[in-house]
Amino acid sequence: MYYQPGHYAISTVTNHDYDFFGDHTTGNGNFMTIDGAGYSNPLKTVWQQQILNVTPNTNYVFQAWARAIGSPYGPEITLGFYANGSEIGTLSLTNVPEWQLFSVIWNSGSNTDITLSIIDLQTNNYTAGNDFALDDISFNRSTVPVPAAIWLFGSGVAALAGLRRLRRKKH
Ligand SMILES: [Ca+2]
Repeated sequence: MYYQPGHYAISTVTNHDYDFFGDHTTGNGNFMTIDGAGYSNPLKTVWQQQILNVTPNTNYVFQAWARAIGSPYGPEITLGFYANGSEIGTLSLTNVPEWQLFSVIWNSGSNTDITLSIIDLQTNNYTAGNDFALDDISFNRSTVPVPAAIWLFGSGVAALAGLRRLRRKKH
């Protein structure tokens, strides 16, 4: 592949001359490598997909694994995660040679069809050393109950137990 800012490849190795690593899934599957665009370029949509028939008013989990290529030489890379053009989270890639997880719970509200995007929020002046990799992008209905609901249920049970103990002590 001819490496050039703003371009990408799908392959089983980084195809880079100083930082080789495998994919996140199994270590030898496919993943996406991106030669990040420089400051003078507009923000680049790195990945985008339309999801049809989303259930309204439902929590979904949008996840992706990303990794800086060429650490520790590269600048910090920040990726923006978008649903229908609105940012719902960011991931800053630290210069460590590890895959990093982005994960956000997003409520579909009144939406039935959505467009998910991952955008390179690069704003520094590097045209080299801003490369990164993406793998295992997923969007699923959340199977985790809303944390606030767990807390309320838990404290309610504790309060009932406390009342019972108090009553026993009176007798
Ligand atoms: Ca993979």
